[in-house]
Amino acid sequence: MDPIERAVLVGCSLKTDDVDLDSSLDELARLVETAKATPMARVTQVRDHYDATWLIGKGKVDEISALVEDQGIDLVVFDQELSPRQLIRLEERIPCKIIDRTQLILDIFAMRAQTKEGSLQVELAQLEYMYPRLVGKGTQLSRLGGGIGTRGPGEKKLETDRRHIRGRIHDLKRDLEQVRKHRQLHQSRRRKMEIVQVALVGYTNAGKSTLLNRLTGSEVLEEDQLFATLDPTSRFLELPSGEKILLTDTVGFIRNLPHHLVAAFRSTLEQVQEADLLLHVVDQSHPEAASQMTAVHQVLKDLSAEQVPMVTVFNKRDRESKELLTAEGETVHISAFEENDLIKLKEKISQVLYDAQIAGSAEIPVDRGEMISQLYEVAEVLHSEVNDLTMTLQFRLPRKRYERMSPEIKACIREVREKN
Ligand SMILES: Nc1nc2c(ncn2[C@@H]2O[C@H](COP(=O)(O)OP(=O)(O)OP(=O)(O)O)[C@@H](O)[C@H]2O)c(=O)[nH]1
Ligand SMILES: [Mg+2]
Repeated sequence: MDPIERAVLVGCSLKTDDVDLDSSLDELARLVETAKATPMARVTQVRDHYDATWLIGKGKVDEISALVEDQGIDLVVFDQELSPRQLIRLEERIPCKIIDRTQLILDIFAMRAQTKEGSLQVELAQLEYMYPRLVGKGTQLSRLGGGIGTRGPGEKKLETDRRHIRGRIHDLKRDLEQVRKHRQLHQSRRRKMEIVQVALVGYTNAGKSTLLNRLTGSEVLEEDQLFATLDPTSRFLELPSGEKILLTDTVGFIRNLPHHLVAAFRSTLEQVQEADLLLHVVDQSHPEAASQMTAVHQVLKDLSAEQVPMVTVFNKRDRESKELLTAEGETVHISAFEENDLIKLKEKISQVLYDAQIAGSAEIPVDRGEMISQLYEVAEVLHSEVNDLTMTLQFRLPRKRYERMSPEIKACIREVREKN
């Protein structure tokens, strides 16, 4: 165990920004605590533009330096991403370890990574982020010591020798490729085709895992901590209409999610892109709920998932909220702890997925009994009639199930129309 590090938080915003520095630093403080350090002090500055060399003003840099010496600070955390050049210059002037928000988030992800794929993804993102920032560090690297910013997944120390990082990145990419090939082999295509997929997405700590657990009786870690969940977990859920869907819990999003991480997690986040429906879980009691919603929409856009149908789930209804939030499209207000609200949510999912009906008719050769019985399984058959060697069936079924019918049956369909 590393000793608990004492941290100074630094936030800087532009006069033109509409971000609230205080609440942004509140979130940074929670991230710092999650990484097992103690926030000791805050330094903030509002500027006309960011300084290319220091990000903040030189006077502020000296103020931080003095604070570090006076209070025995181990770590300075910048809320903004630092360019390699800014980082190096700041390190020359401030006598302790310096990291930025991105590196902090990467560190937390490393701490949380459980699966092989998750670990490989995080380490790759960490090394790619670090590589350009190690230029000319030479002897100073030893000053990094241990703790936040030097930890890789699985309590392993990160490779910090620039000469070895390139090779390590290469190996990680190769290993990831193999893990992914293996995963794809095991994910049967058929299952993917026929089962409706619903993904829980949302800001970290919104209550996604709690909902997965309460809805499906599983036991994913739910905690009042940021990024409690890293690896996606899927469970079957039976809806009031009798339909079975696959519900997936995913990693939480955050404002300015490091793009190295989004890139690294793109393949595990495929579940989001390929989902039939997203449940966007919002902690409506959080003072920054509105801007958290915007941040989630932004990440979904980065993942090219903004077209997937969505229900906005305003969660934690049992707690007071600052403002009444609204969202476009379908919404539902619930508390994950209220049994009745869980039913309400399930009904909402049913309604969105299965209310739209398709009616049509199919002509199937009479000797293809297995296809005829498949149609009876997925659809409500209203009328059937045999003519010579073919059977004509009039049927009705939810659009979602129609979309997921096997191509073989679809080829026999003569006529379809929307019912409502
Ligand atoms: N009061 C209240 N608390 C809730 C509700 N739903 C979840 N929580 C709490 O919120 C905290 C975060 O819940 P999680 O389910 O871990 O949140 P998450 O969205 O999975 O978070 P990450 O995995 O970090 O992205 C936990 O302490 C839950 O007990 C709710 O409806 N009301
Ligand atoms: Mg979770």
